[in-house]
Amino acid sequence: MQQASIKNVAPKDAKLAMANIYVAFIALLLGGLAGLLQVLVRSGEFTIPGGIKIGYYQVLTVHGILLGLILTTFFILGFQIAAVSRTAGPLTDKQRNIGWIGFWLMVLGTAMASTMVLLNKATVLYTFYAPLKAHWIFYLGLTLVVVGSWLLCVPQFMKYFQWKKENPGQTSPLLTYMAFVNSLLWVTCSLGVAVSVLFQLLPWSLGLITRVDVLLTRTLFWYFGHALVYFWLLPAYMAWYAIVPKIVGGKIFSDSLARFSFILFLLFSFPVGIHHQLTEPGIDGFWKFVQVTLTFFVIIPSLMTAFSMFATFELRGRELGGKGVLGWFKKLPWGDARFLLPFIGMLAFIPGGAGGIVNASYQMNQLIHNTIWVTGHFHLTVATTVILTFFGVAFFLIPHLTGRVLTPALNKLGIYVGILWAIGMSIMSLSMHVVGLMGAPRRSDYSTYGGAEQAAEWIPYAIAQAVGGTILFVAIIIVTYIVIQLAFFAPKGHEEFPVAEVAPGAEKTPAILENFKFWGVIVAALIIFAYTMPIIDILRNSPLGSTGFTPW
Ligand code: HEM
Ligand SMILES: [Cu+2]
Repeated sequence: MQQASIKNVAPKDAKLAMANIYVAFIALLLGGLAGLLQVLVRSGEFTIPGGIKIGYYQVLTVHGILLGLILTTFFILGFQIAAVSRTAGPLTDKQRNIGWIGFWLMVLGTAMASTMVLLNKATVLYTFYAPLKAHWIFYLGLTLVVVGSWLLCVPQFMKYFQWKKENPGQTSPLLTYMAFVNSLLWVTCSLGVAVSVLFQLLPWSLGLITRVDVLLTRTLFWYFGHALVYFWLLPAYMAWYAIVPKIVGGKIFSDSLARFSFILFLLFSFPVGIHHQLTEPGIDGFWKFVQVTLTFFVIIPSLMTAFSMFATFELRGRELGGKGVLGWFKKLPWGDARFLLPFIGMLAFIPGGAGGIVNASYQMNQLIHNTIWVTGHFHLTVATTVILTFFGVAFFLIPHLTGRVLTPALNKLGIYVGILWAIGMSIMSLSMHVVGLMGAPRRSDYSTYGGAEQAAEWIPYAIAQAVGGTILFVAIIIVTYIVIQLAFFAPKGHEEFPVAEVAPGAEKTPAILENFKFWGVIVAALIIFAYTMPIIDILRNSPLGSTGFTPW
């Protein structure tokens, strides 16, 4: 009985999850529109019909915030709430109510921050670090988003501990465990941004203090910012490890390996933020080196994941009669959008990961730093790997939550989305990478550089980006259509929330993987080790209260 009832997300939890997912897809549409405007503005002069000149930075701020922060956070928390309810059982009323308070705080915060951005009073990009300064309502809004997101993590923590208590000695459900780790990661990293906003940016913008320590705000931002990218990535990994195997009809290759890779991501997400600050004076070269070294440890869980995924696919393909070195490959369910989109995402992660190695390398970083190569990189990683996996998840999750089904016609549209995204992003991202190597800066509208010779060289690549970006926007329109159908119009019925089982014969999961006191101590030790000296240096050499940032 108990087991059978857990096959679905409980209806009340489904409402909470869906509320988050609605906001995510509204953000996708509006943020995608901003992306389209950017690539168009960049390729030449462009004005909104009605004659209002679009400010490049304002649109870029809208785009970065809506897609990088709002879409991701809402989707991830909605997905995780659903995954926990599906695998550990319905939330209690208390847990769910905490989640709802979190959701509304996030909505309120989003509304406050977006209003200020739209009024052009917060054109500070999604990284919002000083010396760019926004209206205090913007910072307060962001704070509410962060606090709200914590309240959506709380029910996940509570449910995990409740399950452990009710099932002593047993291994927790894999998806619940993964949601727990990712929530832990999120709370730990967003503390950095909370400190920066509450003690520096907010008082500064309220006029309570006259100056901030720019380097400190940047360091706190990147302590958060690198873990942020793992917070985006891990839910995609949840789908890869625990859901996609079921969709292809296979099993989870190894439960322990999946959990261990999540733990490694947790450990190596924090002591590495300075790899975003390699060109910044005021941080000692030694600590840059230490953090670069720690960054590369991420290669271990990444290769573990790639190995595990392809083991699952090959085992399944052979089970279906695939012969020879690659015969199994043909047997995979290519016509299933729930598989194809995450799979394209995995493929994009190969060049994405390779580019990441370039970015994080102390020397090679000099070549691409602050060029649009970086933008090309994260459109492969977050805007393809992660987003396509989220689309694949949405195709079953939304109908599962709304009591409808993914029809063959909608599935087919989903396939088109995958193909369009692959084509559009290849064009856009490749031209960003190439022109980045030629030195074109990121975050710049070089169509306004006037007669600068270099800018003229970059324009053809900007036009290619506009072509790719337009294709991507078409894909976003189709996704929006699919989401509306799945939420409101598709035939009523039961759509499965697929959760894979562990392959028979896999080793029993070691209990140490659930000992969060132990891992917590290691995480804290790594953070203290990597950041104590750099922060002391920053405070000593550019004391709080000075503007600090003297680019000597
Ligand atoms: C229609 C699809 C998209 C187009 C055409 C597009 C285009 C662009 C362009 C032109 C830039 C600015 C480059 C620069 O000046 O530095 C940019 C930045 C960015 N994009 Fe996208 N993008 C799209 C989808 C996405 C998605 C789905 C995400 C995230 C999930 C995303 C996240 C970002 C972020 C975080 C930035 C950085 C903003 C900044 O540097 O402040 N984009 N995008
Ligand atoms: Cu990073």
